[in-house]
Amino acid sequence: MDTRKRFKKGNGGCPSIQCEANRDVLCQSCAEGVITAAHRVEQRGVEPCLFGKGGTCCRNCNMGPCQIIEGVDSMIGVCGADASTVAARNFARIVAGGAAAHMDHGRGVAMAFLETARGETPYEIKDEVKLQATARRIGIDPEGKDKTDLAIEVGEKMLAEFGQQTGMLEFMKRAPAPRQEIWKELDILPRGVDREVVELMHRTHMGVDQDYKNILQHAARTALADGWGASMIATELSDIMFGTPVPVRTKVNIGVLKEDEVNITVHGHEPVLAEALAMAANDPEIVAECKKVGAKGVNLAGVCCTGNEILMRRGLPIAGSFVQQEVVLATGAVEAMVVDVQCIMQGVSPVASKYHTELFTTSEKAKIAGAEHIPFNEHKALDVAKTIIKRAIAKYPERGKHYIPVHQMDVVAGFSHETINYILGGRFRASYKPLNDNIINGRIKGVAAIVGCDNYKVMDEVHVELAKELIANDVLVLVTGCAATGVGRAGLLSPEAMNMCGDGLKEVLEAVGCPPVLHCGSCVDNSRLLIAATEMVRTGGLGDDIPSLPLIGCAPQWMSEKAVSIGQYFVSSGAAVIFGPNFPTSGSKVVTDFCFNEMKEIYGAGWDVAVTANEFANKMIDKLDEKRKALGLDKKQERVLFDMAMRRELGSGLPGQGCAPGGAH
Ligand code: NFS
Repeated sequence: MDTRKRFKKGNGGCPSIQCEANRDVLCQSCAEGVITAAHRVEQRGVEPCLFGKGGTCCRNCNMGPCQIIEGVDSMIGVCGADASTVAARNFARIVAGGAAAHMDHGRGVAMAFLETARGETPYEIKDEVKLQATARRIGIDPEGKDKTDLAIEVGEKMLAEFGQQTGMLEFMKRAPAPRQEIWKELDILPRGVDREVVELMHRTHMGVDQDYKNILQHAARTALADGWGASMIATELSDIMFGTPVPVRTKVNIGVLKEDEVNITVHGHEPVLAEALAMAANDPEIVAECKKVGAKGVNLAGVCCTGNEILMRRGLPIAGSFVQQEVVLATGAVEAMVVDVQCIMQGVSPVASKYHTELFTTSEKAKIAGAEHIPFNEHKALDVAKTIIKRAIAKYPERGKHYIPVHQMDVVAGFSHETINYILGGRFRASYKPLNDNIINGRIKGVAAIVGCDNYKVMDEVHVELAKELIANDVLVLVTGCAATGVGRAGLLSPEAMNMCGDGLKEVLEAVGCPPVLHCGSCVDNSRLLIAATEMVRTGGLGDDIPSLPLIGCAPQWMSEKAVSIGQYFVSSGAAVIFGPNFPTSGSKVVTDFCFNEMKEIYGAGWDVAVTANEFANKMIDKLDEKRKALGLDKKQERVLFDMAMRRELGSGLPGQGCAPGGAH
């Protein structure tokens, strides 16, 4: 019998579109009256605007807004802009928004890195080997330089790339040579990190660039400045400063909150804040404060990509992904949520206000009504972190009616490019050769990246079902961002899930002891996937550029603009990308055709769209087969097609703890 309280408009309760862990929490009396995104989706009850959804609503000037219908003469913009121009402009502005987020993140990391190198922060330069390798990669000779001097030189050079006006970004030189040639020929090598976003906003201003192909070309350049520029700088410098991830065991899902500890959730993206909190959490002064209020300690748990950052580097648990952020607070068991930037729903503020929970904003760039602002500053990182933690500790005795669900799942995470290299090749022969060899001999069909957000628009566990289907077909799956947290909740980031793999993949992974799905980090860490792809090319046997690799990416539940920038830099780097459940230019067939088909001619890879896990799996496996055939590796392999019975059977080994909204569990 369904004992759930029915959702009543405005009253919170159990929304019908919720997953097991979320539903469990929201159905408790402590969550009564809490309104989350799931409730708002139910409440809205209106179809989204088709012009907005398809990218053909133009509001770039005040003659409109103009709603454009492709092919209808009377439905063009007041200025004469047609659907292709408007859809391309809107797409490009999405890329600009997403890239800008990564660029500001990257700049923040570069500045913190430089300050750390100069001894002005409590952080340290942890990975000296990577520091030296990075220095060489960007044209700095590390010979005879001490760690401090070298780090300062690296930091200054990386930071300068943000304001650079001409030339090219150093990390672009890591790409396969034919790829660099293509970018050169197309004249889309980014000249500086920030410049491309500014130019893109200018080009899409009213009355500037009106050729959709030209607009999309610059969108590609901007996305490359994100992937091979800002995001790669953020990942590499974070690794040097905080340590390059190695496999760690930890847990994910709301059940990681603790009854007898002070629960602090850290939500957002920039690792500097989370690292400081992690460093301060075990300080004797903090431990003593905890004792005073009867708590055993501080339980720091991540939400969204901050969670992925501290999970990868410190093995700290993740309490929730994007769609769980409000529900984590609705447990009533969180003493403080500390946020910095990106993917923080304004909805967390009213939810926190119903409990004893303190909500702290820390970045000047992101304040939220109802939250208290405690400015974070790297120079005083530990002091700020301690202030925040002490405030949370003081709230522990006020914890009232609350509920911590049992839902949590073991995961193994921390698969940086370096780790994959080492695990596959071994300490003395670190190499991608075993991966390439196993692709060539057919044990592994290819590599698929499942990246990006979760989204209340998507009603099924697409990430989870898709990952299961791919590994059953011997596809090695790499995950990042909230998709990684989602497949983690379902148990796929644990070596115990090995029995779900096809025989070939199982044989390879058993030999090296990897889980069937590899967690590669946060969304800026998608730059690790560019490096992995490049390394596969360099290792040999799979063609001389990224498009020839049996490799494909997807974002089945994209929500954020960052996902579009990531998708475009994958495509422009030669890796095909499938988005779901919709593509933002669908209002213009011309632009969509260009993205789906003509980009293949230009970059060797294009976009596509899919909705269900089956549709994604079929398209992705077909693409991998196509690549294998082109490489002459098309030995016959049985395709494993999933039906509902198989899904149920697979699900039975692992409790359904996923959290896509409405996931059928
Ligand atoms: Ni990526 Fe991370 Fe999650 Fe999406 Fe947001 S947290 S940077 S954008 S929602 S994966």
